[in-house]
Amino acid sequence: MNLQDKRRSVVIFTLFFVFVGFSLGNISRAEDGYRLWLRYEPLPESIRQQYRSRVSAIVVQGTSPTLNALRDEFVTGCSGLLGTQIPATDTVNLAGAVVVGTAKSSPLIARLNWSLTELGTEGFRLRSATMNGRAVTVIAANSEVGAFYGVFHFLRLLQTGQPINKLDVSQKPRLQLRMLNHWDNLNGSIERGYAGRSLWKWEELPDKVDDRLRDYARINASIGVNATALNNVNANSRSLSAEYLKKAAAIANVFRPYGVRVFLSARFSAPIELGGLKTADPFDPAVAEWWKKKADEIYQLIPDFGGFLVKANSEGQPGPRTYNRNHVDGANMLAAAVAPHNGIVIWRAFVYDMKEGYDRAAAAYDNLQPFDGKFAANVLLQVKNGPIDFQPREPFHPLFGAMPKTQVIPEFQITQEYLGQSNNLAFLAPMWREVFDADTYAKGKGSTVTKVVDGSLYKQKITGIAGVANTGSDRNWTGQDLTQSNWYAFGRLAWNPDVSSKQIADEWIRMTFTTDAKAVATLTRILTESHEAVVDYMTPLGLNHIMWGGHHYGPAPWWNREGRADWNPPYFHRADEKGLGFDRTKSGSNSVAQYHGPVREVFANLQTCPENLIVWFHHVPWDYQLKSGRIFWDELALHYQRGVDWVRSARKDWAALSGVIDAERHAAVAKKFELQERDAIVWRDSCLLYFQTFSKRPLPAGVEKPAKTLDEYKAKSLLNW
Ligand code: GCV
Repeated sequence: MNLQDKRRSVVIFTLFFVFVGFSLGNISRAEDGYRLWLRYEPLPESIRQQYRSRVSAIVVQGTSPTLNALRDEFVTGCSGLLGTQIPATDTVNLAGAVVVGTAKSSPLIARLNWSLTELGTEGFRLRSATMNGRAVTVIAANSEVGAFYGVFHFLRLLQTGQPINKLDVSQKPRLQLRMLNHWDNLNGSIERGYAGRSLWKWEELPDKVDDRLRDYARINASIGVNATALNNVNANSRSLSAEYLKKAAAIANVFRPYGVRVFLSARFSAPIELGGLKTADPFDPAVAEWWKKKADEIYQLIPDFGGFLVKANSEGQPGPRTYNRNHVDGANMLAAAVAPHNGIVIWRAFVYDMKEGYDRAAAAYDNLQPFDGKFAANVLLQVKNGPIDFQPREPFHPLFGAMPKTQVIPEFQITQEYLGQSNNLAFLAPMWREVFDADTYAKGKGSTVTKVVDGSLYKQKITGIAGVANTGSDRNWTGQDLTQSNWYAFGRLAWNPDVSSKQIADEWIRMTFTTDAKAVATLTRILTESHEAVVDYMTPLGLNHIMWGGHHYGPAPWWNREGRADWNPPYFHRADEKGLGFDRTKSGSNSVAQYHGPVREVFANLQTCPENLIVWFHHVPWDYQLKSGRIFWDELALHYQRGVDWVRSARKDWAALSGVIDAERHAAVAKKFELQERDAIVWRDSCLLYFQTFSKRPLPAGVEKPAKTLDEYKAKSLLNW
């Protein structure tokens, strides 16, 4: 081949690849995870055909920021999914139109005269109907945001391939406040964030507002999240300064059309730091006045401001007790400041500053329960799912069911502080389901946490839920494509705490990755099994808080360097020659007494205590025989091994999906699984080697020999491997 021929072949080759690249454009488009579950890629042709005659146009009468946003979403979504441009009109002149709005915004909907009262302010009705002699679909609601939720529901039906020809769906959210808590600092870092920097870009606000914030609001609206606390609960007073309030107002303006209201975390001592007062004592009239004025100032800028989220007298944060007042004194003073504007105060129950030798798991109950019935009508008490701190597995928090006259809302952690952060897949819906389904027995059998939370047990006026966000500036929002599912799951459960984990996983996979039936089944299984597997290789049988100090990534059951006993793993696991676990029965701290009978008795008895919580409540002898017939030590070791085995097989299953999942995300997730396998092995080996120094027993058959020595594992945190 001479030089000219060579050049010619290079040109032909290049042209060939450009051509192939273009023609494959649709299926091989770069997938960086940015679009999450709102990808709106064309559905398989057979499904598109069924939908086309039913989605000919969108009819949205009137204009407003919300109506405009929902129209855009509908057009983008349906056009993408159906592979053809769907027009937006304001009259029904085609069969198959989808008519969206409220009786106020749309004369067409008003004419239907539907009674929608029971849908409340955020519900919607989605119904097949006839208008002007034409078959149409109607999405009607009492508010424009309700109609928007209906649009997202309709889009989800298409994305997941559901029939849409005979629709009759009425839905409203079961919980009123469905909120994300961002632990974002003003310098752009995120406490316990594993997906980059804060999305807010405080330094650019209010003059420049990142376009991405609109997408953040859209995504939340798509799962019904309607509130966001912008800043860390370990709060900086400056977030309430005039300068930062303007920035918060700019964010609120972007979120408003999507029904997402802004809250701020308030530092209790702000009257001193910002207002120059000598004290933040809630009984000092000047302090109360300062907060009132601050609230007035905020509502001037953000008329739909939600209110304050407060971490008080916890982990060094100031609070009313700093001034010899109590939690109610503090919460009610703030509540009075926002009450004239219909604002609320969310007071966190994560309080554990107590006496020497106490049981940390008992502290929140001891601190807060005595105040039942004393909080103002606009105060919510935000309680973590379990009594310690977002551990891979905890029993439900005893405050659920213990405060019948208080508006208790759960706090979940979507960001995986203790569950492998953004490197390990732990789909959290099953864990949250476990909490919702737990029976508190507060009013007899069937008093589940769901019923406490959704208001059906105690009829509280305001209901809600909060999730600590796992988002950040990473292109794919959550630092790993598969853990996006936890953001989705949180929203779906906040909307309806009865949805099954399997359904959530199935929906999310179809919307985010693929509708291929086999792949959906494999991935659903991987997702729904993943949390238990993480528990197996991190903290099986009720172990907890044995992570490396500070960053909490990776194992360190030996860690004893923190200033407080209750920040060190040995405080929690209590390993000794006899056995393992924290005795919370009468012979120990007796914090099990905080639960209602008969749950209390079930937990308190070693024979009946669920084995997955056995060392949470008991100091279990190494040779205690479990239901499997094996002794406790062997069972512990086999759980660790089972966790590792699961990751290996999930990794293989994922590898086998390579032709079905787009190459970019497939490779990214494969890398994460590789890390997860490494992590699982390190967890297994270091925990077993360490606990073996107490149990003095050999590893049972079936458990692999550790790859390194205990000293080697102790020498280096998994974060720096
Ligand atoms: C925001 C745990 C975390 C802290 C967090 C705290 C809380 O202790 O490690 O980072 O602080 O919970 O929920 O307030």
